[in-house]
Order: sequence, then C-alpha cells, then structure tokens
Amino acid sequence: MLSTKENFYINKEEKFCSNTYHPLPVVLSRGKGVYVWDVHGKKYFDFLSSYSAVNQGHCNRKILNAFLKQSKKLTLTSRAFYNNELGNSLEYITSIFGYDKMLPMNSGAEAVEAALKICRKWGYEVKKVEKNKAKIIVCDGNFHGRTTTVISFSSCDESKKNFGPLTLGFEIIQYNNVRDLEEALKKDKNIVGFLVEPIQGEGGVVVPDDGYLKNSKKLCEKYDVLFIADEIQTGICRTGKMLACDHEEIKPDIVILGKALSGGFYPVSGVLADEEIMNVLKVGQHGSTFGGNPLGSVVAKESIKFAVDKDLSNNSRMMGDLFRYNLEKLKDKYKLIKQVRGKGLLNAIVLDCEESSDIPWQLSIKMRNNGVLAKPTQGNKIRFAPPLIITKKQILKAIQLIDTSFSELKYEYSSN
Ligand code: IF1
Repeated sequence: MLSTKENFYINKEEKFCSNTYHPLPVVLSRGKGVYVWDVHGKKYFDFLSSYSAVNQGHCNRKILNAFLKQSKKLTLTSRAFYNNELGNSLEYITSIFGYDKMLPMNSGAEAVEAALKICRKWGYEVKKVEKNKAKIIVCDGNFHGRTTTVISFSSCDESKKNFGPLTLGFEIIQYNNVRDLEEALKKDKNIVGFLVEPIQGEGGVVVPDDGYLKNSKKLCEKYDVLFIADEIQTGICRTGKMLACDHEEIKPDIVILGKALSGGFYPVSGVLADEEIMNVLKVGQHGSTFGGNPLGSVVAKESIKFAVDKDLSNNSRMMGDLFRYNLEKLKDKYKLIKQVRGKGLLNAIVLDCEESSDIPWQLSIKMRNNGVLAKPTQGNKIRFAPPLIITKKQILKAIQLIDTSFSELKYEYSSN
C-alpha cells in the first residue's frame, strides 16, 4: 500500500510526464553507493543501477567532486570552439581502450546512430560498396536504443509498431549463431558491418557461447565487414572485464560506450575507432550541441579513472561469481527459479512461469518490500545488476533478502 506522500509524487509524474514506462511503485529521493532511499527514508539495494549507468555507485564522490569543480568553471562551449578538457579526457579514455580516437556523443542511441553512419560511410568510401546499397547485420533480440533508425532493426514489434516508415539497410540474424552470420556474409557483398551486443541485456541477459564473439570477428575480417560492439550496457567493468569483448580477447573495429561512461551524472556516450575508420567523418559531416562538452569530458575521464583505479573489473568478476553461486543455491531451494545466468555483475534469473505471468512482478514487489530493487525484463526474467563497488557482505545480505522474498512468495502462491 503506497502512502499519501508517495501517491503525490506518482500522480504528478503520471499527470505531467509521457507515459512510456511501468515503474516499480517506489519513489526514490536519494542515492549513495549501492543504496537508494525512498521519500520516507527507507533504504534499498539498487540491483538495477539505472540499467548499468551507475557502475561506480550512486553519487560517486570522486565523480561528484570533478563534476562540481568543472561546473563552476565552464560547462558548454559547443565544438565551434576548442576547450581545455575534451582533448585531455579523450587522450586518457582512448589510451585505456586502445583506440586512436573517440567521437563524443550524449545518449547511447545517439552513439549507436553515429557508429552506423561511420560504418556506412566506411562501406562506401573504403570498401567501395555500391551507393545506397550498404547493409548492416544485427541480431534477433537486440536492443540498441529508441531512435527511428535503431528501432527499424529491432526484432520487437512493440518497439517499432506505428513508427514507420522504417530505415532500410539492415538484416536480422539469429544471435549466438556463427553459421547464421556466415550465411548472411556469404550471400551479400554489400554488407559493411555487424552490430552486436556482447551480452544481450533487454533479452534478459542472454550470454552467448564462448567463442561466439571471436568467431564472429574472424568472419567479419574474412568478409571485410566492420565488427561493431555495442558495449553501452556491458562495458566499463560490468561483466568482469573493462569491455565484455575482452573476455574473448578480440578488438572490435568500433566500440560504442554510454551509461557508466559518466557514472550516472550526465549523459555521455562515445564511439571508439582507429583512424582509418574514424577519419571517414570529415568536417561538417557529424556533430552535436553537447557532444564533447567540457563538463561531460571531465565526468567521463573521472568515471573511467575510478573504474580503473578501483579495479572494478576484478570486483565485478569476484562479486558476480559469489552472487551467481548463491543464486544457484536459491535455485536448489525454489523450483520457481528455472535458470541463473550472467557474467560479472550483469545477471538474471529466469522464472519457471509464463512470460505473461504476474509472478515476476509480484516477486519484484516482495523484494522491494524487503529492501532490494530489481525489475523483470522480457516477462519472466529478473535482471540483477548492482553497482560494481558492492562488497561481499552486501552481496550476502542482498541474497538473504532475495531468499526471504522467494519464501514469502512461495507461501502466498502455495497457500491458495
Ligand atoms: C529504455 C533495455 C537495458 C542499451 C544498449 C544502447 C542503448 C541501451 C545495449 C541506448 C539502453 C536502456 C534504455 C532503457 C532500458 C535500458 C535497457 F532494457 F532497454 F534494453 F539497459 F537493457 N545499447 N538501454 O542497453 O542507450 O539511448 O538509452 O542512453 O529505453 O527503456 P540510451
């Protein structure tokens, strides 16, 4: 039962904000580290991390201090002028990821769009594909954002219904199927790129077979096609490595970053590539008002520096192993848990119920009541993705609260 105060905020949001989400009934007012607090001061573990945008923890002090210092000096110049932070920031970031250049953008979808433009332009001007014939391969179950071109290649009808006419030039193949990729590459010489999530988030944390990324990259090399890794959700230590592609020791031709690139302070995204690819973009051929602004530059550098200095990759790997080990124990205890899957601290459970069942939602409500915030995705999966600074003690406490939530649900469903 929600309080008058909570309903006050919910009603106002529902009255004045476009209605494009179905939020969990909780009204948050503060965040710090792995915790968030609601308007009544109740404390929760945040096991969504704003869809992996606060890997460094809510209101991270180091990023906050950098944000405050820069925001008093200079926030935005546009790229019509140089500024004294952009070059510094990108020198550091490109050195960490091993690329010559980064194109600074703002939202994830905007960076995906920019990567698609770069790939197409490379296709026409370097691979010499016939004008307006360039094709990019994407995967079934993909999620790369909400812009019109990006939803044009979504395999989810709800994402694209009545948003037409859709952008042409994309082919959908099965995810985690190297043969499907080879078949597509063989039959069309106009293919210029393969856009893939190293782990599919929206699909309910779908981890491909070992070797899928490496073999796909090899095929892209064989057929002179750019391998584009969308690491917006899997990047910046989320899966136990700086990039999820690092698990297979491959270097994508293009890497797309977002979300935790700013530690949740400010929309910063980017496209990483070496010069022979990035330099297809010439003066006047791409841009953005906020892209590369000094405030976002400082925040992004500090966000990556924190992830590196605190070795968030290692903590993500260790805490992820501990979390999945304990989820597997819960799976032995509750037959409702059909599968535990994930890598690092990007995990999910698949519940043994119909995708249309309200059990996942009821479980999320129980977890909310017990102090853990997590939400169902794709019907019968619940994603668990806490900030990467989480400690062993916090993981074990969260598992205990999740266990309690299952036992309460089991009683409720078994008693009727
Ligand atoms: C929503 C999903 C997650 C992304 C990848 C690009 C973007 C996203 C791999 C676009 C954004 C967010 C967006 C949010 C829900 C959430 C999401 F469930 F939709 F799929 F995280 F898994 N590439 N994902 O995950 O970045 O433009 O949002 O900055 O739109 O409902 P953005």
